[in-house]
Amino acid sequence: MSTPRIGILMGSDSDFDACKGAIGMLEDFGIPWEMTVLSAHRSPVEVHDYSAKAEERGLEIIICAAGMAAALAGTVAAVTTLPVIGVPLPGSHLSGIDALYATVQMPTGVPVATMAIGPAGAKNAAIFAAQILALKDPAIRERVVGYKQALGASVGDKNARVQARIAELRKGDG
Ligand code: RP5
Repeated sequence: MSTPRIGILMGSDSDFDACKGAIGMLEDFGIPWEMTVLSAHRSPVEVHDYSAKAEERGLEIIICAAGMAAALAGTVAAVTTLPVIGVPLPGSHLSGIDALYATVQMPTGVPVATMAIGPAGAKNAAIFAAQILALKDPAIRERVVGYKQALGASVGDKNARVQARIAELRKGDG
């Protein structure tokens, strides 16, 4: 197995379903990854240890997904100089707004690249990580370009479906 280049951290196993889309994206881009449950509040010593050793283990980017008072991304970013991508997760009474604010409102000097709340954010975190690696990795760049092209083509399909539905409506009116 290749050395992971991306580390995905989640605050809890209950975050897995929201995060699993990131795994699929990284697999599609051919980027080796690892996923670990660590909690800024419940296992702070382990979070520090992971963050301090991440670079020497070969990780290049760390994705941190957490819900509620989500301190995970900020805590990791406080320790490592690797880029940290934060994914706020829903699931609380505040539907992820709490995690969004906790993740995005970092003080000067400790940036966290914060994605959208939930599964879309988790997928985007993987794509964003791939785009960073693509700067220096032509094979990943090629796959990211292909992904973006397919995304553009999919809009044509969506439009065709809508046009077909409009045509159906018009038929019904006639
Ligand atoms: C956060 O608290 C986790 O990231 C999770 O989103 C939330 C709830 O965790 P569990 O109580 O389900 O373990 O730290």
